[in-house]
Amino acid sequence: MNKSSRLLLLSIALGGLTTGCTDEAQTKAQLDKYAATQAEKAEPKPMSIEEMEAHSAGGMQHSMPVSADGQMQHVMPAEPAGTHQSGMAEIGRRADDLPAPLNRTQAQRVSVDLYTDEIVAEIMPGVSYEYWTYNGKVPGPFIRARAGDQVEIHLSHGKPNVAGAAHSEHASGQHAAAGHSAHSIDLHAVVGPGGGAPLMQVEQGEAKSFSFKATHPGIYVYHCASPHVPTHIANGMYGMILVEPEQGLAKVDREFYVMQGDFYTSGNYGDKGLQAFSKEKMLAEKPEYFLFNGRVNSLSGDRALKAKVGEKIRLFVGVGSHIAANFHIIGGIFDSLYQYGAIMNPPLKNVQTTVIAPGSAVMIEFTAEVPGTYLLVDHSLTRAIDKGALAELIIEGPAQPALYKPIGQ
Ligand SMILES: [Cu+2]
Repeated sequence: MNKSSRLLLLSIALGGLTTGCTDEAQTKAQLDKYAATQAEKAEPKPMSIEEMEAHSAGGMQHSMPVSADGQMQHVMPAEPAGTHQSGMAEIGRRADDLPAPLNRTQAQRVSVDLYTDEIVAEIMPGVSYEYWTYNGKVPGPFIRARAGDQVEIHLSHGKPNVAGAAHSEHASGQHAAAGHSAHSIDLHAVVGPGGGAPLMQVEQGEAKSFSFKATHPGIYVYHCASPHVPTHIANGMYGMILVEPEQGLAKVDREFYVMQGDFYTSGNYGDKGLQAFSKEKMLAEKPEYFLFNGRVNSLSGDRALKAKVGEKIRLFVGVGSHIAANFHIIGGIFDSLYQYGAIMNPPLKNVQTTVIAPGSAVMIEFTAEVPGTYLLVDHSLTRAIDKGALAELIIEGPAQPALYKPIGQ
């Protein structure tokens, strides 16, 4: 990153004034643009960590043990019924919306209920888009299993048991015309043909299941694999599955789930109104949006990642769709980076930026040291500044002048 970009981004992070930039007019215009975006959000004051935890405790728990045989962990993707300020559905999954670390020494059956749904939601204020989803959010639910587990995936086409849902009113012909007569799932954690996809093509009104043994610990991507596959993925049909090693992962204080996706709208970035999917732009590999968790500012403000000074943080970061990410935290260093989802290998130490291939994921660990706001970005920085690939990590706690302080001011 050159010096003026770094200053710009730091200025944005701090919400302060720019100083010392070589091209002040351009910098100011970019800041104005960012400020306008922030103002448009019109979101309430960010929640404190305590408020956030109270909020999360209100029904976002995914995993619940099923007592029938004492052996089964049922992953119940009960989605919070949140809506965006527009009244449209909230499409973005929160970064803290993932199951807690597993705490068991035996293999189990793990049952995962998924449904597919097409939802019109805001990609940014005033701009809407028809997403195709697993369980109504982008990315889909974070699935958590342990090496040796027998994982059962149950996938239904359309939201089950919801009378009058818009999805159910579509005739199958409409589905076919729209290009989603079938949906499916290919999990990269599966060893077997198509990652399960040949067994899991579900058409309207259908539900199918399959089972696989989680044999290889790692952090993996899953996605839809129904024709036209790239279209299904570009519209938001992806998520991640973690296969923990038998001995579990090291204890941390916070875990977060982040996926970058590229989106292809008929209009330019920011053009208002309902945007159609542009297959042409996808084939040309020219997205209008690069987004963390489904929409612009999905992980900012009251939805920012939050931690306290001294806490250990673990990030699972993946790329669902078609363009590799250059993941970086401005002002942060990855103490440990597990590239390619290879969590069994020794990590790389002290890494600034990592490339994440499409259909791949990484695990990153670091300790929160200096309080403040940090930006998660794609370091191909037009994607961050101009196309949406920005998220916030807010570290709360006492100043750490031994590590970071102004001088001569
Ligand atoms: Cu699909």
